[in-house]
Amino acid sequence: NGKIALITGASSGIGAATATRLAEAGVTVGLAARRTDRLDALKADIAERGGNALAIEMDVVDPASVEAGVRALVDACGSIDILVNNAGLMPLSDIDQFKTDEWHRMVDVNVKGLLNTTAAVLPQMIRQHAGHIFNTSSIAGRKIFKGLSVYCATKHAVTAFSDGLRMEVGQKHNIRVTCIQPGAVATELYDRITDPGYRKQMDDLARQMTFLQGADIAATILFALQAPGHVNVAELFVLPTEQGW
Ligand code: NJP
Repeated sequence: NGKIALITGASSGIGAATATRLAEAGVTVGLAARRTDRLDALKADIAERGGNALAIEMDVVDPASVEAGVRALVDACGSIDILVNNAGLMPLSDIDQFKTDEWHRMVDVNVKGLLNTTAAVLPQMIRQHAGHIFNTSSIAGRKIFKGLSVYCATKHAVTAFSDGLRMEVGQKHNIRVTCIQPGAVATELYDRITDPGYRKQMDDLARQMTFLQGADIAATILFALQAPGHVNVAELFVLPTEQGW
C-alpha cells in the first residue's frame, strides 16, 4: 500500500512477525533493533517474499541512535506513516531481591525508549498531518502481577502515555494511536528471565496453555491499520483463549 513503517524491536518475536505481516501487505518496513545480523536476515527473508525492508541499527535508549535511525528511514523513503513502538524487556524478580539494574533497564527501554522514538518520529507525522502509532503495552499495563511489579509499572506508563498521546495528537494532527495489550506470547522475552524460580514458573505456564504467537499480534495490528481513516482502534487487548485474566 506504499506506506512506510518504523518497527522497533524488529529483530525477534512480535516485532519481527509484525514486520513480516506488514511487508506482505505492501508496507515498506524499517527494521530497528541492536542485533543487526537478525535484521539483515529478516530483511533478506522479506525481500525473498517480494517485500521491501531496511535494516536500521538502533538502541532506543540512546536518543542520538534513535534520531539517526529515523533520519536514515526518512532520507531513504521520504516519510514515516506508521510507528510500532515494540522494543521491550521483562526480567522478573521480587522487589526485595533488589535487582535494581534490571529495574532501571526496564524503565530505560520500555518507557524512555518509547518516548525517544515517539519524539523523533512525531514531528514527521505532524508535518504530514497523518500517521498511526502503535505502542506495545501489555496485560501488565492493566493489572499487577507478583514478580512483575516494575514491568507492570513501565507498561502502565505506556498505557497512560498512549491515552494522553491519542488525546493530544488525534484530532489536532490526524494521528491514530493504538495501545496493544497482549497476554502471553511465545517469544524470546521469557529467555531473559534470570531468576530461576520465575523462569520455572513461566516454563510451567507455557506447558499448561497455548501461548499466542507473534503472528497473532501482527494480525491484529494489521486489522487496526486497515480500518478506515476515521476509525481509531484505540486498544488491542489480545489474550490466549486459556489465559482469561
Ligand atoms: O520479546 P522479544 P517480544 N534498543 O524478546 C528489542 C511486549 N509484550 O517480542 O536490540 C532497541 O522477542 C530486541 O532487539 P535487540 C514486550 O514487553 C510481550 O515478546 O536486537 N531494541 C527485540 O527485538 C515488548 O515490549 C509479551 O536485542 C531493543 C525486542 O526488543 C514487546 O511485547 C506480552 C532494546 C524484544 O523481543 C515485544 O516483545 C506482553 C534496545 N535497547 C507484552 N532492548 C509476551 N511475549 O508474552 C530490547 O503483554 N530491544
